[in-house]
Formats: sequence, C-alpha cells, structure tokens
Amino acid sequence: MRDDHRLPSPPDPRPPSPPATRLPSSPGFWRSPLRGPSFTAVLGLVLLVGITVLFVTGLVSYAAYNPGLSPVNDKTPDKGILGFYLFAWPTNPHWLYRLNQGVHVTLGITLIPVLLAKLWSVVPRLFALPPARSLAHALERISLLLLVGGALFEFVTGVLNVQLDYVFPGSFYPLHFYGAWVFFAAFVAHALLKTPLALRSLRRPRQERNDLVSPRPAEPTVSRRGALWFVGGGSLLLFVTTVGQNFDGVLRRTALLAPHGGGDPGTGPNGFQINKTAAYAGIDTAETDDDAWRLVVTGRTGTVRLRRDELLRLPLHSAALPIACVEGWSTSDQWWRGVRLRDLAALVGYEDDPPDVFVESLQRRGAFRHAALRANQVADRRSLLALFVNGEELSPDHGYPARVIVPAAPGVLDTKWVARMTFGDL
Ligand SMILES: Nc1nc2c(c(=O)[nH]1)N[C@H]1C(S)=C(S)[C@@H](COP(=O)(O)O)O[C@H]1N2
Ligand SMILES: [Mo]
Repeated sequence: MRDDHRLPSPPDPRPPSPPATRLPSSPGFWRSPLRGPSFTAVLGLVLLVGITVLFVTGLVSYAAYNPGLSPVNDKTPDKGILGFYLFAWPTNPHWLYRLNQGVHVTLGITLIPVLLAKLWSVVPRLFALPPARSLAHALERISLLLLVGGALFEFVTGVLNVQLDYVFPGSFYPLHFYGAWVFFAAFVAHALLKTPLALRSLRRPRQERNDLVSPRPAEPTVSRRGALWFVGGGSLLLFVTTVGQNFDGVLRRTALLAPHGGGDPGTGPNGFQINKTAAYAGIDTAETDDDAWRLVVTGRTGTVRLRRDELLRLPLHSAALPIACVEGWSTSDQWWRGVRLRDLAALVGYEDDPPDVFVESLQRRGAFRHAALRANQVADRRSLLALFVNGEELSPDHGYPARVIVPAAPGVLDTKWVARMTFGDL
C-alpha cells in the first residue's frame, strides 16, 4: 500500500533561500550568522567612546607643542581655523603630557581589533548595489567612504609613526591632523544617525532584523558573545603588550609590541629610554668637549657666553620630571639637576619677568633640533637646563653637556645638546 495518508510535512518556517551567488554585492554572499544589529551596536558604542577620547587627546597633544608660539614648534602650519581651540600649554600637573599621550597611543592600539571587527560586521553594506538609490543615500555613502577611509588612514598613520619612526613622504603631523578632522566630521555624522539605533538594538536584541542579518546564514561556529570575547581578548592582548612603554623596569619589559618597550636601553642613572642618540643626531664630540662648548644666552641686556664650569657655579636646583614622547612612550620621573631657565633669563636682563625662549642645539638637521618655550614654562621653578640626571652627568645620548627639561611638556620641547638660548622677541 502506498504511503498516501502520511501527514503533510510542516511548512518550512524560513523563507526560501535566495540562490547562492559569488558576488559580494548580493546579500546572500555574506553568510556569517554573527552579523546583525546587536553585534554591530556593541562594537559601535565602544568606538563611539574610544574614538572621541582619541580625537580629544590628539587635539590636546597638538596644543602641547605650543604651535602658536613659534613656527619651529608648529608641525601643521597651514591649519587655518582648525587651530581655533589652541591654548597656552600649562606646566601642571607635571605628568600631564605623559598621561595624555599614553592614553592616546595605548588606546589607539587597543582599539584596532574593535575597529576591524566593526568594519567586518558591516562589510555587506560597503559592497551593496546600486551605489546610490537617492541623493540622500548617495550622501550617506560618501560619508561612509570618509568614515571608513578616515578611520583606516588615522589608525595606519598613527601605528606607522609609532612603530617605524616614519615611512610616509612628508611629515606625519599634518597627515594625521587633517585626517583626524575629516574622519571625525564623518564620525560625528555617523554617530548622530546611528547611536539611537544601536541603543535600541541592544535593548531589544530579539527583534533585530536588518540588512546585516544574512538571508541564508551558515552554521554558527561561535556565538555572538564568544565573538565579542574574541575581539575583546585581542584588544586586551594589544593593551598588555603596549601599555608598559609608559613605565620602567619590569613593566616596560612587558611592552613587547612597543618600540620603546621590552626593557630599558641600559642600567644606571642614564639607563632610561633614548629617543635619538648623539650619533644619530650627528653630534660631534669635538663640539661637546668642555674646552669647546659654550652656552650662548641672549636677551634684553645682550649676550652672555658660559663655559660648563661657569654654569656649574650658578645655583643648581633639582626637579623630578618624566620624558614623555608624542610616540606614546614615557619614563617615570627622573631626577634632573641643573640651572633654572628663569635664572638664565635673569642673567640677560629678565629678573622678574621671564619671557619666551628659543632654544637651539648643536644638531644641524632634524625637526627637533630647536624649540620655543612659552613664558609660563620658563617661569616654572622646575624648568631646568639640566646638567645631571639621577646624580650623574648627562650621558651623550641624553644631551651632554646640557639639555632642557620642562614639566608637563612633550619630549619634543626638551631639547638636548643645547648650544644657544634666546630670551624674548620670538
Ligand atoms: N637636539 C635634539 N633634542 C631632542 C630631540 C632631538 O631629536 N634633537 N628629540 C626630542 C624628543 S622627540 C624626545 S621624546 C626627547 C627624548 O629624550 P631622551 O632621548 O633623553 O629620552 O628628546 C627631545 N630632544
Ligand atoms: Mo619624542
């Protein structure tokens, strides 16, 4: 007897699958069951907070150079109105730049897995066709191009600058600065449009249904929660192999991924991190020799030339201050000893009103061979022309015979191998 009266099979609850396709522009191409509004929302909200912090600390870092003070400090001279927010950089708290730049670089590196996961989660949209259904849609997609392109550009230039010193044609600073404004403008527009949606999909995750959800999902190999843990684990790994470059000793040795991590370059008083060595900067020991070297100080009352032994007879003072580089590494406080900048200003006619100063080194080439300091930095009693560090003479690589050290300032302003200081009239 034929099996006629078998119950009809229940209808398939899922809509029929669209045909398989090899084109990334068709929704069926993207099959991960992880994609969907809530996965994208979690990553998007993390980036909303993180990238805002990156943008603010980045702008603050530029202000720390005191670019308005002198053209030699300004690494982005054509900024125009984008410099509207600049302010006179303070000297307190003395770890201000160390914290700002440590956060900027460490957070930027930590967010890389989140950024990549976020792009992965929305990748079907980046390929969607037709390119524009309406004018509004066209504008939205152009802003997405700026958003994605800007994000990749900022992360890539930032990482290259920290890791490889420099590989781009031209200067890193204007690229990263203008890139940040373009990226952040697109980012704000995107955040305004999408944050309400992100919050909604997190509140009601079950009702989610949108074009990110694959119409013919593959078998899951990991849960959404598991995938988020995986991304978070990647971030944590980058964090713990980077953050140590802001500390000394054992902690620095944990910074395996950081060029200024993995241990200090030496032991003893001068054994802390070095940016450019004397050899790299082309410093000729014949010029730093005590017989040859003179500190030339110019000001209101003329020019004074000081030999090193004459400097040593001036009142010497100490200050515990860190070196904090724009590249996101810093040292803990080192114990510097030398002549106060304000005492040098007094030598050339500025007894009570220390002015700005222009500091030049023996170095002949390189963007950081000279720097200008603002009057408030000169006036601070912790700002020194240091001759000693941690109880010993400066080593050649740390700036022998004399270097500037200023509280709260980026390392760029702590000029090494100082030869000339010109007070006032910048
Ligand atoms: N003359 C001169 N001074 C300089 C530099 C330089 O390249 N040339 N680099 C600056 C930068 S960018 C930093 S971070 C600090 C680093 O000081 P350190 O090498 O003693 O740690 O020195 C600063 N002083
Ligand atoms: Mo630096």
